Amino acid sequence: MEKLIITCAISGAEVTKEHNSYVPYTIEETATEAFRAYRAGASIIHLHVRNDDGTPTQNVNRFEEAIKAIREMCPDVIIQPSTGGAVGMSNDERLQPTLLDPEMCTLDCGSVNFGGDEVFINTENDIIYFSEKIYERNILPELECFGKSHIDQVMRLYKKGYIKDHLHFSFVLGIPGGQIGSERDFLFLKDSIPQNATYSVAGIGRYEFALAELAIKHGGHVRVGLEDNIYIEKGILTKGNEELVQKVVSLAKKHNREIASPSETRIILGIKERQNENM
Ligand code: KMH
Ligand code: ZN
Repeated sequence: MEKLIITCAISGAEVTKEHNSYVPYTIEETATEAFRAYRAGASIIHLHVRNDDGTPTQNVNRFEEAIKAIREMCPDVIIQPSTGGAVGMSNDERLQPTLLDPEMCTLDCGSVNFGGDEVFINTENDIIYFSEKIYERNILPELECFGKSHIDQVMRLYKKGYIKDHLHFSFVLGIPGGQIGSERDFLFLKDSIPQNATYSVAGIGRYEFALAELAIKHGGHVRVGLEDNIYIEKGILTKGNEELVQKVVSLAKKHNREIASPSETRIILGIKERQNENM
């Protein structure tokens, strides 16, 4: 089976230090959490940035500072900035980190309720706009799908040429208001994407490790991190992103899946080919 790509979503935009004190806010905290996740086995860092007071921001200068600090501690890790940002941000605000030409970024492929009155809005025209901006810089988008209808949306836009190969999906399951992360849901989603596509799972809260183990067994890839889940086991807060990644590594060992390094991840996802095209 293909080596396992572990992505670590180290901070997100919603979770705070009140939820778990390891959530990074400052540049130094962000770089340290990224380094610890990388040291444990993550080859991709899914990156949101915060102001020092913890408020989420998509400010390009803040991203630049964070990426520089991460690069100093782990030069070869793949940095995948979020273009989702936080609920309520404008499209151009959200797209700012793409101006830094990262190797990857997220592309959110549909709208979803985020609990209470919050709706994370990604209309079809928004997705087309984001796609144009992302592909024009030859960045590989990770296709964030919060349910099956988002996969269908991707495939419609793929047929029309807005979304292009390589297709790398992320099934983000368990958002309050989105599709849940049961085994049945997982199997349905993984069987709904083209054979030559790759996928990663991001289980929210209690779904994190159950989905991780399913993906490991079925040849998929895994995302964990404080953005998605703050517990190492039921009722026990994790001591940071490193511990969450370590738990995935031990699940991978149990199922005889080797862990992909950043350079192996670049080959699996076709990032290497894109870099050659850019030269
Ligand atoms: N914070 C959410 C509103 C992404 O990173 O692309 C959006 C999000 C998805 O986290
Ligand atoms: Zn995110």
